[in-house]
Amino acid sequence: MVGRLQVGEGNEEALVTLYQIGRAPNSPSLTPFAIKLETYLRAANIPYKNDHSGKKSSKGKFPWISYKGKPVADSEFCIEFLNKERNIDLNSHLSEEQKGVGRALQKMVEENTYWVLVLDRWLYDKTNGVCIAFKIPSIMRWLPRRKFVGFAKKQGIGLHSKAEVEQILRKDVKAISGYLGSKKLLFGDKISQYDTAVFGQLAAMKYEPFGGMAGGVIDEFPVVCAYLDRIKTELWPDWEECNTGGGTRQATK
Ligand SMILES: N[C@@H](CCC(=O)N[C@@H](CS)C(=O)NCC(=O)O)C(=O)O
Repeated sequence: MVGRLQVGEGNEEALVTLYQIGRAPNSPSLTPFAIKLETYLRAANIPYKNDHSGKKSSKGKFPWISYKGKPVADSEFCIEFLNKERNIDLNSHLSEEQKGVGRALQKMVEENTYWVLVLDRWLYDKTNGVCIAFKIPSIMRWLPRRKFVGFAKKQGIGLHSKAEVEQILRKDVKAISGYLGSKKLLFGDKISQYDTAVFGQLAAMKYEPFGGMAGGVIDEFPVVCAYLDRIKTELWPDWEECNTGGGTRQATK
């Protein structure tokens, strides 16, 4: 189905450094964009190492990479850069029409669905799961909450009621489910760059649901759950080593 894993192998000069924010309780990252980028690196067989020191990109965000001394910010620009540098095209098997659909699905999950995750974690989850995972003391939690809910309000989705946001998520996941149908991956048996983007966003909701609403909505769609499980099994055989066991231990990878 997909390429072979080759994590951290190869010569040091050719190693990509992936800057992210530490491993998460039940998944490799609390940011879906880092899950996407690490999944892409695996799908493309690119040797890499992680840096969890918390150094932000020039744009103030995570994830980002450094390759042969050159820093690149934004997961998508990282992928475009590596595709060029290493002559990689995970979409080479796609028609122009499929690329159009892939682009639309990717932008839906990254520019729309993602904001449901932000609200789910920073507003709806009364267990404070994301704050606990980030080890933010109780008296400080209002600060990032105000920041991220503020982002969602500026984006627009944060102005809707929780019931409306839940419906937005349900419609997005239904669209992915309908497009997947009986296919293994978005465009058949072979992984594409678009799968890594969709996986990043939806895996963050399914495997790291905290106490919010999003995980339950994903679970309404068995086709999507099976799709996520397939990519996880194939590209993340070390998933358990790349998380902190629900916050009970250090990740070993
Ligand atoms: N378009 C960016 C989005 C990255 C992004 O939004 N990262 C968030 C975490 S999910 C972040 O770093 N936020 C930190 C902050 O805003 O302070 C990408 O694809 O990398």
